[in-house]
Amino acid sequence: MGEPERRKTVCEICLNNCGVDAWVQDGKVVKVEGSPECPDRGRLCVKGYASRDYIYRADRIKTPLRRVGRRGEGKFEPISWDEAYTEIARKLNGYKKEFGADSVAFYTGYSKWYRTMFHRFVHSFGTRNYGTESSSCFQAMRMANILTGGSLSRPDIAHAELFLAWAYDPFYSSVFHYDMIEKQREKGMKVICIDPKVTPFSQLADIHLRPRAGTDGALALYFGQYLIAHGAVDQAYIDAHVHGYPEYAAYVKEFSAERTAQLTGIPVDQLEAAGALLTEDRRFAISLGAAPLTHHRNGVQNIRALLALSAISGSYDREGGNIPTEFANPKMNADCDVGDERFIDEVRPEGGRPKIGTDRFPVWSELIDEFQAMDLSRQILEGTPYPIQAVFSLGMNARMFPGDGKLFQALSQVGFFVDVDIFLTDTAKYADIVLPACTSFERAQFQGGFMGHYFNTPTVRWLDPVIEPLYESKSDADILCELANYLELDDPILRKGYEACSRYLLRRVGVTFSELQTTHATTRIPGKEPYRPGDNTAHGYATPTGKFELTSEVLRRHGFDPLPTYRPSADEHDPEEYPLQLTAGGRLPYHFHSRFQNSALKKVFRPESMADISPEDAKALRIRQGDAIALTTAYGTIRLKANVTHTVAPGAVFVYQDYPDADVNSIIGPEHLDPISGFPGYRSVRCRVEKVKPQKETERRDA
Ligand SMILES: Nc1nc2c(c(=O)[nH]1)N[C@H]1C(S)=C(S)[C@@H](COP(=O)(O)OP(=O)(O)OC[C@H]3O[C@@H](n4cnc5c(=O)[nH]c(N)nc54)[C@H](O)[C@@H]3O)O[C@H]1N2
Ligand SMILES: Nc1nc2c(c(=O)[nH]1)N[C@H]1C(S)=C(S)[C@@H](COP(=O)(O)OP(=O)(O)OC[C@H]3O[C@@H](n4cnc5c(=O)[nH]c(N)nc54)[C@H](O)[C@@H]3O)O[C@H]1N2
Ligand code: SF4
Ligand SMILES: [Mo]
Repeated sequence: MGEPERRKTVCEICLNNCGVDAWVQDGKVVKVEGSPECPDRGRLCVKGYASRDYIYRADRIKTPLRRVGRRGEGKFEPISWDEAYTEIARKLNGYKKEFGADSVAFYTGYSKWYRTMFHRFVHSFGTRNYGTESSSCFQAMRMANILTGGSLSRPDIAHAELFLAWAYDPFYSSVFHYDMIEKQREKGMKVICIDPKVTPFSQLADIHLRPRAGTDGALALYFGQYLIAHGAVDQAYIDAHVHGYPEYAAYVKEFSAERTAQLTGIPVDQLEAAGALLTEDRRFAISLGAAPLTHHRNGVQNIRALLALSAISGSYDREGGNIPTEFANPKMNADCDVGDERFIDEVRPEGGRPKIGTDRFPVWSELIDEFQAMDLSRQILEGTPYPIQAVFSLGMNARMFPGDGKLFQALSQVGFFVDVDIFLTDTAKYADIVLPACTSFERAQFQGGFMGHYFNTPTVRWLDPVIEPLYESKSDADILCELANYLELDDPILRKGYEACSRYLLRRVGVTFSELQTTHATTRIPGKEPYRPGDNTAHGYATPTGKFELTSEVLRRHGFDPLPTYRPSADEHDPEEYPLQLTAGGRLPYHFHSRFQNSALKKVFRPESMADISPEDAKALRIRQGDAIALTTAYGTIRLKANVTHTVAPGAVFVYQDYPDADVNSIIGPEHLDPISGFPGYRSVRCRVEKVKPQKETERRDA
């Protein structure tokens, strides 16, 4: 037996990219630790510590597979990489020749690290039909920012005096972010937490407001009204830099404390206490989140209503407020562009048909360089405005979509489907060809413009694999470059391989590839400074008027309300038949979407799906902890267990997604979407709950 050796890599289970020291013995990872030199000071979360479970799981795909059974059945035969590539190239090039490149839809799930490569690959294939999981994550918040201030922004918590922790619970979704908040709190920063639930974070806040999910826009408009009524606005900034203020000021008058209390469920005295704190002349930063506030039919306008507070109080683009940030592709919103946009743009195809979803979501299509994937199943099934013949995906999880049955149906009908994943998922079982991807421990990786802990620090890094790829698996980046050769794409750089692409990206960065390869350390990009608050204000914002748009001229052009108007978020089904509000989402510290399916972590923590309901509702429905219940929406019913908890307010039901046996997205209508962004309204769905006999008992009786 060899001696264990310490090797450096990162955890890529989530975007945080925590540094990992992997102890490798005889080619196997025997232990993982956090890298002490990384900003997290050597800490990992429970999921990162479970990396060995993730790497060595039994359901890893071992070889390329060809489907031999029905779609979804899971019967495959192993084939060689050469056979797989040859067949994929024959099919995709065949469809391209007969129906045009746009007849193939390219899609990726949550993973971000290969996106620059993939997006270029799709362009080189000849289409703009590139879609991602961000059709339900992050981009709606980015859109709201672009429509309003001209670019993405982020809360500058590190300098804030007041933090509006809106839909924010770092202990569950981004555990290491709390450090920064704790530091600022020690300096006197106050916190208003706005969350329908009692959470680990809400209990630390100075004020906790509990709106009904999806009513945040109304609350923000109330705050706008309060700031104006109390003279706590920055009139000089408004006069010079804000467009549409008179209309906004007139509109927010409708949001009195009494009406807002009715709309949101927050008592008047609590509204007023929070309003008073807001007028204390503290620089405030507002968290906007990638998911909870935008998972409503009114999501984009709600975020715009939050941003409006930043502008009228003079906090926008100022230290301690919400400050603009660049958008770099690999890590989504790093403060650093390493040339990814150019890399993708230089092979962008001319002409072609409109991206999937353009007719239904024109604002999305105009602002976001991806198709709106919420329209994918419809276009496959209906064939309009043009038929989609094939889907090629990296890590598709069909269950993340609302009305996912429709997507599974579409995947059964599409001419050809390829899925690349680490694990043989239920979605992969629909594919004609499945390709085995490897984990971050098994691949080389170029990282530029980090998010996570290198936030606001322009850096690059090259990582070598710490172990050989397991079985016959490969890195997605290598798969794309090899496939580019089989497809005979007119893209010499892509066809040279991942390392050549990374060198090419580094050309303009001022760091050489050999420097990165020898140090393996995070390297600061010379001469590249992070954004300085105030720069955009000085030069004018990238909106049609050059100002911060309280009335959005882009929305007006598309026939939407230009003001951040408040509209109810729930669906239109009968409130008497469906008296409760389902919020399907939220995060659990030990789960990550579908990634921990079949893992020891999931077997230990919350192995079955549960619906969180309040003790009041439970009592009225005669439901006790652990009882079997049926959760019904106008779209369907699932069975799960009741978790009776005071953390949930009466009237609300919270369910976590990604439990295949009680798949909550299967009971959310696929058309329950925000018309501006196309984002699903996962978090405001009318429902009812009933106690039922446990399923097994019923089955036994029926037998
Ligand atoms: N009801 C409800 N639904 C939701 C949400 C919600 O809050 N409520 N949240 C939405 C949001 S915000 C998001 S981000 C999405 C989640 O987005 P999903 O795309 O569903 O995320 P995951 O399940 O993490 O990953 C998808 C697949 O990628 C595979 N994978 C992991 N790493 C790699 C890799 O390196 N290469 C390849 N090829 N595959 C890999 C995983 O095994 C998995 O099968 O869900 C959305 N759906
Ligand atoms: N452990 C773990 N961490 C994750 C993930 C994971 O799957 N597991 N997923 C990652 C991804 S892709 C994403 S997008 C992020 C999402 O992470 P976050 O943006 O933190 O989203 P959530 O955890 O869903 O919700 C945060 C808080 O918002 C509250 N909330 C829900 N609906 C509303 C609402 O309508 N209004 C208000 N004011 N509050 C509301 C919830 O009760 C919750 O306490 O998490 C990331 N981190
Ligand atoms: S926060 Fe956890 S899952 Fe995310 S990268 Fe770090 S260790 Fe991995
Ligand atoms: Mo997300």
